[in-house]
Amino acid sequence: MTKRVAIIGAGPSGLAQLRAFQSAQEKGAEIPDMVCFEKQSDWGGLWNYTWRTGLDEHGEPVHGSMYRYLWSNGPKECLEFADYSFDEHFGKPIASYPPREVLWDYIKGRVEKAGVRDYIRFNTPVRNITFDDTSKLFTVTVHDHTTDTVYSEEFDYVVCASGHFSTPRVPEFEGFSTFGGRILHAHDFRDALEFKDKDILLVGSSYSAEDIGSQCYKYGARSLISCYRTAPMNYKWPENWEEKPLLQRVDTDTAYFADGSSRKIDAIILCTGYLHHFPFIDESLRLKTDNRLWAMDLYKGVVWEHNTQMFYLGMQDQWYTFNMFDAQAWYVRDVILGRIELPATKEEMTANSMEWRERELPLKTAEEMFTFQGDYILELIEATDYPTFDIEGVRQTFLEWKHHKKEDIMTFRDYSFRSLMTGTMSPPHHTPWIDALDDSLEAYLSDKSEVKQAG
Ligand code: FAD
Ligand code: NA7
Repeated sequence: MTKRVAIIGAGPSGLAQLRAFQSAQEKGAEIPDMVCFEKQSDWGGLWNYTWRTGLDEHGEPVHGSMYRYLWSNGPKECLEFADYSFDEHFGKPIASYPPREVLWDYIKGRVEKAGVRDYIRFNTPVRNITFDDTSKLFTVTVHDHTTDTVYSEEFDYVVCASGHFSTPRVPEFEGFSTFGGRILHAHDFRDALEFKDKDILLVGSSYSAEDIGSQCYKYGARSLISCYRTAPMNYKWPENWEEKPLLQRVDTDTAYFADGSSRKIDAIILCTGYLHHFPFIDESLRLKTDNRLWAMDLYKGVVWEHNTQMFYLGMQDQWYTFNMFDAQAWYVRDVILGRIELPATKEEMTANSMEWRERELPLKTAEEMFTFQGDYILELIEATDYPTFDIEGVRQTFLEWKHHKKEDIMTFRDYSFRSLMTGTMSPPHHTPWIDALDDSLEAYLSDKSEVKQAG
């Protein structure tokens, strides 16, 4: 009997899994039956933008956390697929920090070429996954919203690729219930124009705070304060952006901070991160972790040590993204195909994971962290036929990117890098990021500057 694999989610990770199997098939391997369940009506995961917040048209929690005008927060050269370059997709070199729609187009290009769309059942959230110790099969129960039916099927393997930046972590601060303005989490942020001419408070000091704040600045917020719990971001902020220690309380229109200062504000955006949330997975199979570089219970970052027929993709905090998901998906594929033999006991797998965890714990600087993740990816790639690529080159690119951000957080996206896959140098974009208000694919790929020429 042909084995069956269920893949949960058709975002970059789930699509990497489909492509990994298709690539083996292309080379003559027999592959298992695959079914990819996707709760949204289209593929691309977070890159598939939705204006919706809260619940979707079927009453499901909205997956999307991306917003209008989102541009890649790192150079595209660090996330390029090793088997499908930007040059191949766009037919010409493009600049290094594409907006969301351009990256979505790129992600789709590879899987359209691979012809894997028919494996996906859209509008179909997974409701429940259990495992039977006797039959050694999973029962996956799903809700098909197209026909409004709930059904179950059995699988030999499950690959969970449902992402972990969709269920917001929402702390409460004193006075929130009587604050007079809007309070929202980054997950529900969509359009920076909503905050034009407003005084904004951002809680948090990581990517969302930095980027949502930058969006609000770019689209005309009057002032910004970001506040941190552990450490400030410490960039050179524009004159109307201040960084403060953590918020203590608010009253109807004023925020009070740990240094004793206070400021009038119109709205609060909680950039406080996300929860790994898998309500559809049976307790015995359910990953529990914070957003960190090494999650425990996952051998090689992907194999569920308590049941090696279960896998997770993309569950780590992410410096590397698309090509890390690829490395993981190729590895999982080869475990399922029997090309990679796992250690005989759970203890051996856990001991290996502990080594990575011990290496992860003392990491402090960004450089140490992306070096760690690069080493991890290299280890996976060496075990499969995923095309190897210049991890050291990616590390250098990340280093330069960090340096550019330190120099000026509002101009780092104006730099260009050389592809580590094709060697092509990216051209500079036609418009500096701060002036580029149109984030459409057409505007990005055109040669037309948005900066009005004098005279
Ligand atoms: P996702 O993209 O989240 O996809 C998961 C898929 O699973 C979704 O399609 C979802 O609908 C589906 N799903 C979830 N639950 C179920 C269920 N129960 N049943 C069926 N289907 C389900 N990365 C970068 O490289 N560059 C960036 O600039 C960048 N910016 C980001 C900005 C924001 C605001 C966020 C939140 C993330 C950003 N990321 C960025 C990181 C992002 O996590 C990855 O790029 C990538 O989208 C992760 O892919 P994934 O497939 O693991 O998860
Ligand atoms: P992250 O990177 O997980 O960061 C979460 C931030 O929220 C971090 O600064 C935390 O501070 C802060 N946080 C969490 N809980 C609290 C409370 N209770 N009070 C104050 N501050 C808090 O999430 P992001 O959304 O920024 O980024 C996620 C992805 O989106 C990322 O991969 C990007 O590509 C886009 P801490 O440092 O823990 O004190």
